[in-house]
Amino acid sequence: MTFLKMTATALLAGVLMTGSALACETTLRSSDTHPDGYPTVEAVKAMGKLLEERTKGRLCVEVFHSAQLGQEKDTIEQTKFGVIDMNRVSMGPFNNLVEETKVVSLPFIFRSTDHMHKVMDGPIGEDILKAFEPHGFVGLAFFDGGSRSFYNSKKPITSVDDLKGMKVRVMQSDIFVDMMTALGANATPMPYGEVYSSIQTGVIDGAENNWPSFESSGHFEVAKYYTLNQHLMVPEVLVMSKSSWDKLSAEDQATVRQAAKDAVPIMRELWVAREKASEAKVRAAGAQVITDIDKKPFIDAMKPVYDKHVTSDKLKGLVARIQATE
Ligand code: GTR
Repeated sequence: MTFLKMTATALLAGVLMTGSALACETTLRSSDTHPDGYPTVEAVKAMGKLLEERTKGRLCVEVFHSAQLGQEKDTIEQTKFGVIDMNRVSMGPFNNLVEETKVVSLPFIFRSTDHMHKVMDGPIGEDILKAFEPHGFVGLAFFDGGSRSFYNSKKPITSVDDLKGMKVRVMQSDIFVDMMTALGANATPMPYGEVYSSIQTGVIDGAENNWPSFESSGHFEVAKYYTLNQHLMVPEVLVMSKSSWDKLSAEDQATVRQAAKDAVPIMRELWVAREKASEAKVRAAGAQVITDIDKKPFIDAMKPVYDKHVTSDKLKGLVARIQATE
């Protein structure tokens, strides 16, 4: 093969691999821990399509799914320094960085999905989005993260007592460590990508997550007892690196913001469908789902977590506003 032919072949392969991204003036690289097809991944892709259309192909988004760019905590760092342009993460790993994200990460802070949507879609949500900016991020939109419940490989959990002494993985935030301590369990904060093998090898007994993550991560294969106690409803956030943001014109910034907002209803529709599909898959695989659970003792046990983490007037004010939202 001649050199020219080789170059043409390589170029064509490049076009096929990256698709329309090659035609774009600027391609924003976006990270997600979830696999292709997961609602958050698809929602950011949908946002990218809107952006491409609205800028006539000048701005595009490429989603690096399946933690290709790293585990959430590391990708947050990389986003801060502009190595990654955009990131879709849970607000949990942001807790120690952006104080305001703590209030929506508190156990049982939301009464229902509707309550959570009202809060995140309204002025409280806007205030939390703005809170990212001094820390090197631009908050673009919130996505759903469902309700998180406990699962483990040992036994069905039917009460707080059953959790005593269990080793449970949590996301890397002090709130979740204190939450497990308050329930009498041993919290093991670790990256999401290490949970499967840690359960499999007995390093931990279990973890906690929503239906789609419990399913897509395969954790149900190694931890078959899933208790629907729904202690957390932590929204997810799509952020952009402030340094990438500052390179855009004011007009493009507005277009990015709008495209992100317009992806929210798409995300919510995908989420509802995926929750059902994941539940069906996990149940069919033989998971033992405990639905008959009294949540009150779990709720009551959370007082020390609120006392420890909601101390400043700022956070107290936010919690009061969330609780007062009808
Ligand atoms: C999922 C969430 C991820 C990640 C993961 C975890 O529900 O969508 O962003 O935070 O939980 O437990 O680490």
